[in-house]
Amino acid sequence: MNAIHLPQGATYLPDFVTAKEECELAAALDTGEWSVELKRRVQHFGWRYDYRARAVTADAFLGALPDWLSPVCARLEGETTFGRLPDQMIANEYLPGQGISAHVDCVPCFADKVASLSLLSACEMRFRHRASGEKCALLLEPRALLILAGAARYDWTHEIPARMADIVDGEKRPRARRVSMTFRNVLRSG
Ligand SMILES: O=C(O)CCC(=O)C(=O)O
Repeated sequence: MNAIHLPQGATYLPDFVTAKEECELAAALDTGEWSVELKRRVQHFGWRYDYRARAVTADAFLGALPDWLSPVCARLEGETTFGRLPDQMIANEYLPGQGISAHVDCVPCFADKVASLSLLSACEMRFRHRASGEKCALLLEPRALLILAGAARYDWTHEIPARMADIVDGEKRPRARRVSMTFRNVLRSG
């Protein structure tokens, strides 16, 4: 596996945060309460997303994003094509062997740009074009940011295969604990 090309509308920014920021962000998350409602642990900020209803309802507002996210949010707004301050973030924790199934982020729930920051460990993300079945893959390195917009946001599914290791340039790369922070803007609240 390696990146051959990215879906149109996807932007990959290596080293979006420093190693120090990576540790601080992961530590800040670990002071919070991880939810075990899914196979992987999650934390929701800003707005709670209802996985069963695939909705963000009016009563799901949790409050403004915490101050410790402000530097990353400001950088998303000012230095990337995300171009605005997010109002929602979901943190996902993946232990080796865990992943996320193929999906398109809820279209009526979230605006047209989604940005995921990878922390602590790498993993493969796979993309599949919904109409043609075309596939491609990308290694998400720790500290990198992936922005999905346009076709990458709406016409391709993305997934992280649930496995213990990835093959990178022919070499087996075991996974460690990975945490991602996915930033979005909520479209509807009821
Ligand atoms: O962990 C990631 O990088 C992606 C997370 C994701 O696809 C999601 O939360 O919908």
